[in-house]
Amino acid sequence: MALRFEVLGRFNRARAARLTLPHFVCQTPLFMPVGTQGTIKGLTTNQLEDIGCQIILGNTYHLALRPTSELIDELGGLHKFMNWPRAMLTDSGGFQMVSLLHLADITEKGVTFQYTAVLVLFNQGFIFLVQSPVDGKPMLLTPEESIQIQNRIGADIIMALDDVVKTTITGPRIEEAMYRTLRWIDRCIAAHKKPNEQNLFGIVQGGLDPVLRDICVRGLVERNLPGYAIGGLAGGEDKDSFWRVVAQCTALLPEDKPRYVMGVGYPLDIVVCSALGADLYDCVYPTRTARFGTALIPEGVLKLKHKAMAEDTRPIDPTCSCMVCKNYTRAYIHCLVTKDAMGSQLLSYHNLHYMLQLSRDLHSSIIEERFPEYFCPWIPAENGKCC
Ligand code: PRF
Ligand code: ZN
Repeated sequence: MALRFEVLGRFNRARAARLTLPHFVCQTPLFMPVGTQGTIKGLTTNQLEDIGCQIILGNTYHLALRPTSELIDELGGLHKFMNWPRAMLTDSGGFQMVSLLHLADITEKGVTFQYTAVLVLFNQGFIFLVQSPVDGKPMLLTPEESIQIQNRIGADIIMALDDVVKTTITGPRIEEAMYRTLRWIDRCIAAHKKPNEQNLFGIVQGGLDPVLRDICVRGLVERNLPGYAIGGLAGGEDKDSFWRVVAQCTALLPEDKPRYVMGVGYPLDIVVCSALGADLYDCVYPTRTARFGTALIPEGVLKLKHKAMAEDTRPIDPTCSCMVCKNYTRAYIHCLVTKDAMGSQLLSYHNLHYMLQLSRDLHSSIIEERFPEYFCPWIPAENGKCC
């Protein structure tokens, strides 16, 4: 195992921990910004360090296509290639293939992809564009290949290839995907060549079915992996079902290993999942919403495109200590947004700072034994008084 996980404080199921990885010592609960092509869109790695980012996420699928994992390996690994000295996690690629390439197909061998037809608006009408992988050949991502690519990229945490299905579908496909994910974990473990340098995390699948989730958690825990992820969520199910699955999985997962809820999320979800005993999160939301002109603030969101911002000389969030809020007005960002890349860069910087400050606040409120006071104001009043 190439990690150490030490719980430093608790409140009921919530924990604050120190996660020691080969490239960095992280404090949890922790949000991991997503960098698809070896960059967090719009931010330099120095800026990421300035806002206290401890670990970033990269995507195997995108990096395997360009610049290719062979080249990254040859040039000394992704840390060196992108000039990021701190911790890194790579996702296995299957989920990205299925969610981005609409005709990807999953078989026992792996995730296959022939071509994708995309309907696009062109000259007042729709046309079909056929998207193919870079070299035009059909692509097959097997568990072995995903691990080999991730071994070359060199992240501190690598993810098993899983069979992901939307939680909003029902029927035997959910069960098939869960059992396939369990079969694939053994192929991933066997293919993993760097267990002393990189930590392979298993992913719990099973949709919203508590029996399937139970089988999957127990199966993965038997393999004694360095950490576990809860997958298949944040795909359109209601919050109640989503939180119920997280609560069930965290109750069954070992206390002394990190727990990562994939694709989450919104600030409220991170707070609730942390209360339920989860530690790590990732989501494109803060940077994607920034590119649409939206800032995250303690009251919710602030839409910088709105005409009410045009003459507003306040910072995005007067209580925020980030470089953007110290230096720029809402009026200035309103003027830039949609017109210049700097608009979305400033908003991405603020939004990621917000998510990382949220992570630090969760950690310190647990350590300083004031988690209930921190947690309760997050719970919407319509759910009744929290405590
Ligand atoms: N599996 C993988 N990556 C993911 C997810 C998953 O279930 C999610 C949740 N839908 C986000 N990213 N491998
Ligand atoms: Zn700010």
